[in-house]
Amino acid sequence: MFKKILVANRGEIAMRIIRACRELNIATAAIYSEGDPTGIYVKKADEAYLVGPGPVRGFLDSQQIVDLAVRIGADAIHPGYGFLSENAEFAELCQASGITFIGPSPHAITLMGSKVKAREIAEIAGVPIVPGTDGAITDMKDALAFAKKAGYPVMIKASAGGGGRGLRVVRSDAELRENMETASREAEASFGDGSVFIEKYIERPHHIEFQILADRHGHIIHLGERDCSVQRRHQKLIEIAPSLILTPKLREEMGNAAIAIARAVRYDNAGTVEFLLDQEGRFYFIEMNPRLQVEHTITEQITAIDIVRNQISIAAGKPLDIQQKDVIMLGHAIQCRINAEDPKNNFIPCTGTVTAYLSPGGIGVRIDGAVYKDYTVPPYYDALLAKLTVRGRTWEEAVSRMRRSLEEYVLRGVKTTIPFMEAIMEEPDFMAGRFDTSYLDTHPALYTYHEFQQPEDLVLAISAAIAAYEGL
Ligand code: MV4
Repeated sequence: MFKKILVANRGEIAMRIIRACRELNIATAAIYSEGDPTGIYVKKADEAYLVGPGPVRGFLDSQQIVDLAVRIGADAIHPGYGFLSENAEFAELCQASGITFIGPSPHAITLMGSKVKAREIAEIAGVPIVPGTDGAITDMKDALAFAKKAGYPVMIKASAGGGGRGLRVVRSDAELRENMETASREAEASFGDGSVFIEKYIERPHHIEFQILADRHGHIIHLGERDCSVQRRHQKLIEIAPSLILTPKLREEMGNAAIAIARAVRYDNAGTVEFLLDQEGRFYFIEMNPRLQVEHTITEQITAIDIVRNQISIAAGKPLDIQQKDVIMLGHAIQCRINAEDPKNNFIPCTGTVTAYLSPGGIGVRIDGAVYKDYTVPPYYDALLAKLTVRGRTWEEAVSRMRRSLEEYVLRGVKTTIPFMEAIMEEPDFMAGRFDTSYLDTHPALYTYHEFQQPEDLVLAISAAIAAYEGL
C-alpha cells in the first residue's frame, strides 16, 4: 500500500481525499497556491507545499507537481476532479516518473476524452446511443442530410467537449449552417480540436449517471445511479440517488450498459457513465467521465461504499473486495452544492470573509467542505464552498431532512446558494419528484425567494449609519 499520497487539488475534494488517506494510515502532502494560502485542507495534510506561479497555474502544472512528488517521496498522486484529473499526459508523466496516478489508465482517459470515439465504443458494445452522425462532420452536405433524416431539433457537439461545453441546439437548416462553422471554431479554440458531430436533440431528458468501480484484475461493478437533472447551464446544483423514475428493469439494463462500456475500454478505477433518459423511457449513452465526481457522496451515503478508499486500493493493485451482489442501495440521498454565488443575480460568483459558520448535523447529515469562520473565499476557483448531503429512508424523509439542514446551516459574510436550495426543497414539483433537466427553466418563481436579513447584519448596518451620522 502507498506510504505517501500527494493530493493534486484543493478545497473540499482535497479534504475528502486527505480523510480517506488518514483512515488508511497513508501520509498526505497537500499543494496550495498564493490564491488560497489559508485553505483548511492545507492544515489537515501532513505536509503542504506552495505551487505557482499565481493562484491557479500551479494546480495545472504537470511537471511541477510530479517533480514535487518525486522530491518528497510520494508514491502516488490523487488528482481529484477538474484540474489535471482527465489529462492523459499527466497520467503518463506520473507513470513515467514512477508515481502511481490514482485514476484510470491514460489509454482509457484518451478514449473517453473523444465523444466521437466514445460513441463508436458504445455502439460496438451494443449500448444504445443517441441517433447521430457517424463520426465527426466535415462536410455541410452530410450535416444537412443527417438533419433531414433525423428531423430538427438536432444538437451540434464538440468531440473534445464534455460536461456541457461545446453544445448547440439548432432547429432549422439556416441555423445549422450558421452554427456549424462557429461551433467548430469555438471547439478548436477551447479544446484544441475543432471536430464536431451531430445528434438528434432529446427534449427535456433526465440526466442519469452510473457510478463504476473497476479493479486491475477485470472485476467491474456499478454502484447504482445518480439523477443530476437539477442543473443550470450545465452547472449541477442538486443531485439525488437513486433516481425516482428508474424501474428495476431499466436500472439493470443501464447498469449492465455502463459496465459494458467500462469493459470495452479496459477501464480501471472509479468512473461515471452518463446517460440521457427521454420522456418515453428510452436511455442513451452520451459520455463517460474518467474521474471522481463532485456528487459521489450521494452514492456513498446509500451504499455505504467509500469510493475514494476504493480508488486508492485499486490504484495500489488490490482486487475489489465487493461484488455486484454486495452493492445494496438503501434509502434516498440528496446533495446540494453550497456555492458562493448569488442566485438572485444570475449566480455571479461572490467573494467575502465568512463572519459566522455552523454546519448542520444530526442523523443522515454529511458535510464535505473546507469553510470556517474568518475564511476568505478566494475569487480564483470554482465557487463550491461545501456539499451538503443528506440521506433518508424515504424520499420524503430525505427532502424534509435537507430542508431542516439548510435552515440550520449558518454561513454568513458571503452570499450563497443556501436560500435558493431551501426554496427548491419547498417547491411541490421537486417534492413530488417531478423534475427533469428543464426544471430550473420551468420554475422561475424559485428565484424570487425572500432573503431574511440576519439580525447581526442589521445591527452592523445601523451602527454604521450611527457612526456616519456622528461623524457628520
Ligand atoms: C444531450 C442532450 C439532449 N440531446 N444530447 C451533453 C453533456 C452532458 N453533460 C449533458 N448533455 C446533453 N446532451 C442530446 N442529443 C441534453 C444534454 C443535457 C443538457 C444539455 C443542455 C443543457 C443542460 C443539460 C443538462 C443535462 C443534459
